[in-house]
Amino acid sequence: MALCCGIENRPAYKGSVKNEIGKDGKFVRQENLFTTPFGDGEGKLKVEPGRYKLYWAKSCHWSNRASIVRELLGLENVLDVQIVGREDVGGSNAWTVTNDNGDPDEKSGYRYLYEYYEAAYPGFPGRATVPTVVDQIEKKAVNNDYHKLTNYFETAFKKYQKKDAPDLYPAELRDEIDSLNEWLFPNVNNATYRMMFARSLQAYNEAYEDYYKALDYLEERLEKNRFLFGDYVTDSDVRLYVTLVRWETAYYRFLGTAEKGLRGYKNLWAYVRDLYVIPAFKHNTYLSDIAHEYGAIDESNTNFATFNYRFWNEVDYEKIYSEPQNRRDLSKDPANKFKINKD
Ligand SMILES: N[C@@H](CCC(=O)N[C@@H](CS)C(=O)NCC(=O)O)C(=O)O
Repeated sequence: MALCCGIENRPAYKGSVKNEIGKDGKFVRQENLFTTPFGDGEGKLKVEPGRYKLYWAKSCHWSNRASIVRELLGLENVLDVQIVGREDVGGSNAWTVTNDNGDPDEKSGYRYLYEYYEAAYPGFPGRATVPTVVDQIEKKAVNNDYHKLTNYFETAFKKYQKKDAPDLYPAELRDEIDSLNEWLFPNVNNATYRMMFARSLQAYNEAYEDYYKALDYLEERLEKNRFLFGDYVTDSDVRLYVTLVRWETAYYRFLGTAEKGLRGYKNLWAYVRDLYVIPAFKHNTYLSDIAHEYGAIDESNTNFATFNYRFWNEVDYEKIYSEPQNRRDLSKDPANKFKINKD
């Protein structure tokens, strides 16, 4: 896996997660820089077909949620998309936005994502991260608020959604979805990073406690519910899925001894597979690339290399994650995983 948030030395003009490690060894994530909402009215980003582009990375679950929701809602014709690359710039990794031939983006002329940040915020001190939505006319970053991005796709982009798009954010469930999402962030999504980036055992242990306690709760919740809110997939399911699907393909390599892995949770494991087989999830989940470990080891000097380093391209992840499960029996509407948006 291309390390999505590596701790490394960077040129002064770019930030590093190193700056996000507190004295107590805890990882404290930087604030999102671009949080202007999408919508109509003053001070909002007006939705216009073809104007914006979403940049995301295969390895990164914050951005993967946005790419999945974009496809689920059929926003392909309104919102462009590109998977970023990774390149060394003066000893530091940066996301690239070059095209398939390695040439700069045709509309902006940029090679790197941070150029869109610089255009919007000259001398910005942080990390240029995915997801980022850029304005292709103004050639600058306009939104990297991964907390809300999928909600904008579900609401402000509504009139551009495909016919019969799923309602991932039903009005009657919004408050509950919002509060579950707020809970998922520290306890599941960011708990993995809090474990992976912790630089004190105490900070690691705190994140570990939060993560496993949360998984126990979710395992129980999914005992009787096909999805987190019952019979239909919602925004919260996308958020839980993107973390779970990376756990045993990538994250486990940076974690210590664990009580159990994903497959030790009967319900969570079947739930992930129930979601994976939905085309918009599958198309946007590059399991083998997520497992791919970049970088070389000196094989003449050591026999030790991680499992992923040795076997990432031999394991048939797609087959494993497509194994049948019987979650449909939990639903009153087993043939449908989505509530369809009729307005
Ligand atoms: N925007 C958020 C979260 C998004 C995020 O961390 N994305 C990672 C990938 S998972 C990234 O783009 N990292 C780039 C870097 O550290 O250079 C943040 O700034 O913490």
